[in-house]
Amino acid sequence: MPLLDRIQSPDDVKGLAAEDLPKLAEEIRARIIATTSRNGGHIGPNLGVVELTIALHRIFSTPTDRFCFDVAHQGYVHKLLTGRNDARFEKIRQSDGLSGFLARSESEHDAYGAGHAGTALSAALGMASARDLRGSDEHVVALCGDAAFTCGITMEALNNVAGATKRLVIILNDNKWSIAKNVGALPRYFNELITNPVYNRINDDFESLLEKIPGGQSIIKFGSKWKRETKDFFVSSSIFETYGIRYIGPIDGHDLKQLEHYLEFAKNAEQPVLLHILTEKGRGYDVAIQNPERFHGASPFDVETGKGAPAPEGAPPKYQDAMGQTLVKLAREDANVVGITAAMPAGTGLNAFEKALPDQFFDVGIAEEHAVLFAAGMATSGYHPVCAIYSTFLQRAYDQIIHDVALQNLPVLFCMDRAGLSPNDGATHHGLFDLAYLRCVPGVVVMAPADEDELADMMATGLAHNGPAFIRYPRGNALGTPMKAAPQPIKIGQAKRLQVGNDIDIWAIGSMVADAEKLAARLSEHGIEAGVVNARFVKPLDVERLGESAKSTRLIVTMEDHVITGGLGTAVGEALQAADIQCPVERIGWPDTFIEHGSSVTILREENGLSPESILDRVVHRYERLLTTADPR
Ligand SMILES: Cc1ncc(C[n+]2csc(CCOP(=O)(O)OP(=O)(O)O)c2C)c(N)n1
Repeated sequence: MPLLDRIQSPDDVKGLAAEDLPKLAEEIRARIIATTSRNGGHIGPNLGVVELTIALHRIFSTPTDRFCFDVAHQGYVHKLLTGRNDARFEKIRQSDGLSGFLARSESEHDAYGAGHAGTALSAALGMASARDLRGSDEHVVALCGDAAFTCGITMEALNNVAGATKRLVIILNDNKWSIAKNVGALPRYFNELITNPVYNRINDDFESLLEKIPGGQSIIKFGSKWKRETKDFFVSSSIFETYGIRYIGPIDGHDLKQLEHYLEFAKNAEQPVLLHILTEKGRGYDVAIQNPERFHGASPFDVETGKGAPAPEGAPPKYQDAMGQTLVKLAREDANVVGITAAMPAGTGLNAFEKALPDQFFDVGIAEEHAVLFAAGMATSGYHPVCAIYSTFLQRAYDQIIHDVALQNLPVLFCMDRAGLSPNDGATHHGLFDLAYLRCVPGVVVMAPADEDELADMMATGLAHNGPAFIRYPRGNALGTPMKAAPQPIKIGQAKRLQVGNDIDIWAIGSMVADAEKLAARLSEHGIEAGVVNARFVKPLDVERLGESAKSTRLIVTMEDHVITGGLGTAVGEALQAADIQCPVERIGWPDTFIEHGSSVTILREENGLSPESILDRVVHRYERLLTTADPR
């Protein structure tokens, strides 16, 4: 029987003999490779933390002790060791399978849910402070990747640690990679810690090191007393000492014995300790080691070759690529256009831009707030920055959007990819709130294209506009609409009528425009004539055309790939009310709840009443109900 199949809980991990652990690690790796090859997922980060997670579960005891994993994309090993090595793991990231991240709702061993970067240290510090206040005794561990330290929040928490608690274990899981290569001064500093011989002494065997110092034996034995005098054996000083945190490192993240030693030590320390642990992204799977960026989060692939399914011949471009290529075109014409990413060059399509125009490209790390402020600063100096940030991650930078860009009326164009669902990732990654959180900001332009050609036109529109502008577009392939050689600006606030119908007018935006056209065709089979309007802008909304719609039809249907509260439907309702126009509005959008992960957008739409059939039913019923009421029109 495989060792892994004997692990029902962390107690079983503790029960294994040390010599069995490499075999367990090997089985875990095989399981992760096999599963992610079918389902896709965060293979590289997980293969890197196999030994580290085993060691964590041998030294600490969840759920009493509490682990906070940053982003929590590297939590697969933890799942396997905490009673989730079952059919749900087989279907990780799929409908009825486990989440690809940690979630409090999924297991009592998941002390904290995540999906966005940089949250682990703050959350762990909150837990440690709560423990101290309550007077309980559990241990708290924050596991942060090296790129998590490019996040502002991690640095804010770091500043707060020593003042808040004496007992916190911080793991710096250093694999040198964000999704792309990590950027900035801190990663360089971490590298300095590894390569500088002064710091490097820790690489000597831990026990023999302690044996050489007075009291070292008792430290090993009881692991209880952190002796100040031992400090200099580990490092002469590090930036972490300035923060009141004891730094120990670098530690080999694949040496179980060493890991257990240091974790035990940190567990018993009476001062916050940071363990600098070196891991290899993709460890144990050569293809992933060779391609750390692609195998950070991979689509399904062939285990032998590492290759994914080829894109079907003539497949439309991905929206992200249409964006990247258009930006290259527009920035070649205007050297003041710069592209900014917060650690997502490939995901946003800016990698094409980086390649073509490296001087106009900036990767600021996982630092969305900073990215937006940085853009604002450049915009005050004659540049027109394009911030390419996923819709969900831009939530981070809300104050910067209001206080730094909108209030100061600066020309920054935001290209928000992944607006709509990220089906396999789930609630932390769906971009369902942007229309709502932007629509209330004074003076901004908010638009969504129906296809890739309109995306390019909207980019030209945003760059021609001397103020803040936002474009949202979905994950995945565009429609295959031919793209004009030169994108043309659109009149701001002008909707586009696609077809006329006297009974119902469907106002749709973004990816829902294509659905609206199909809905209109189905409605006509029911004898209902529906017009279709591509709203294009939720702000400013085309109020004039909306008024005409309301006066000439019985029902307005709004369709948006966005949460139902606060988006296009709400904007339409508010505009009609403000103009004193009575017209029923049927709003189609995602319900007011967090949408979990699932195998596909189609399945999640079905589960949430948004399949084409459900929408047709709703609209037909609403229309028929209206016909039976005394509506004079
Ligand atoms: C706020 C936010 N921005 C961007 C991302 C996308 N993202 C997911 S993991 C990751 C890199 C994390 O690198 P690191 O912390 O070093 O962990 P590793 O993957 O190397 O284990 C990024 C940029 C995110 N999850 N959250």
